[in-house]
Amino acid sequence: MKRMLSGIKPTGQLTLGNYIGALRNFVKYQDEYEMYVFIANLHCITEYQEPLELSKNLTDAVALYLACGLDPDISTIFLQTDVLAHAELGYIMACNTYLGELNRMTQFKDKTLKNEKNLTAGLYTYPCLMAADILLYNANYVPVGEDQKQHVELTRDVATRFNNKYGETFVVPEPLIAKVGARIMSLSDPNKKMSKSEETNKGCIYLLDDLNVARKKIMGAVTDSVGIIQLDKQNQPGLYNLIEIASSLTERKMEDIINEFVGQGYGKLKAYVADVVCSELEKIQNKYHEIIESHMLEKIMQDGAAKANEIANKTLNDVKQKIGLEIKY
Ligand code: ATP
Ligand code: LTN
Repeated sequence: MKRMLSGIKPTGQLTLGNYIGALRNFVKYQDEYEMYVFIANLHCITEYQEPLELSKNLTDAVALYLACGLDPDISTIFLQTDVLAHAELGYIMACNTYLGELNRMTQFKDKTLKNEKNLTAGLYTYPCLMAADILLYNANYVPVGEDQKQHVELTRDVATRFNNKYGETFVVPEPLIAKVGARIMSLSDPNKKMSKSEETNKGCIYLLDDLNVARKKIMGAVTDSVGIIQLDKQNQPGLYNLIEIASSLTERKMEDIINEFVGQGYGKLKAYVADVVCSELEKIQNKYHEIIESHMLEKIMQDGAAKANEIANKTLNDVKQKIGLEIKY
């Protein structure tokens, strides 16, 4: 069985973008692949997080993983810091990544261009830690949203270079990016990615949003003045985004949704999208509350960490031996 691994960094509440672009796909693939899904808490602290809030977001993220349908009996779910090998291999990967490669990472470049102050060294080297996350488990596939493709490609480059230098060690992973829903856009600015770190919350739907709030955000989504329901991503990005959201959640073709609403006002289409989103959120939220009340998280995370440590430590020991880091007695 091929292996798949992915993670989410809960620097805030998980969003509809995380769900459609990543989480939902983990659930879809878990029967077909050996699935490892982790909470990337080390990645969260590349920028300051209020400690109590961070801790709450981590708990919520695990509960949401389960609420969205990840099954701990068939998938391995764990917390990054429960497996020390991530930090150690992360450092080794940083020693095998060139500055030029990190300078090319668009996520880092964007932040530098925006003149954001006090960017940390951790943020800069974060793709090295992400490479370690993936390579420790010899994952064949990494299901992610579009914005993470470049980081998985860097992982491939670093893995290939390491294999050439030290002998076959890592499986070279492939990113797995869905055709529909890999980049859900902000409802208030359809030219920007829907992001949990957005300044205002209007453009972002959180999985734990009150249903009325979520509905209002969709009904108030920025569209355009063209006034025709059609698929024109260039000129009607807001409308396109709404249709893409509904299409991913219902698995209906985008064209079929257009055909249903063609000739009608945007309000009708928005109401349909709101219905689809709210019914999905309601299901997730009901399960989330059940899970939080059941106090089952600790045991699941302990079991996940034990399984993850076994595989990760094996890879790390192999790497350390190949590099010559160990003293032979
Ligand atoms: P932020 O939302 O703060 O920008 P992020 O998306 O970069 O954070 P994560 O929350 O770790 O970081 O993302 C987890 C997964 O969700 C990744 O695979 C990412 O590609 C995917 N994802 C995030 N936002 C979207 C989006 N708007 N559309 C599709 N996929 C997304
Ligand atoms: N960088 C990712 C989260 C992440 C990840 C990973 C995803 C950290 N390590 C390994 C896939 C595989 C992000 O989405 N911000």
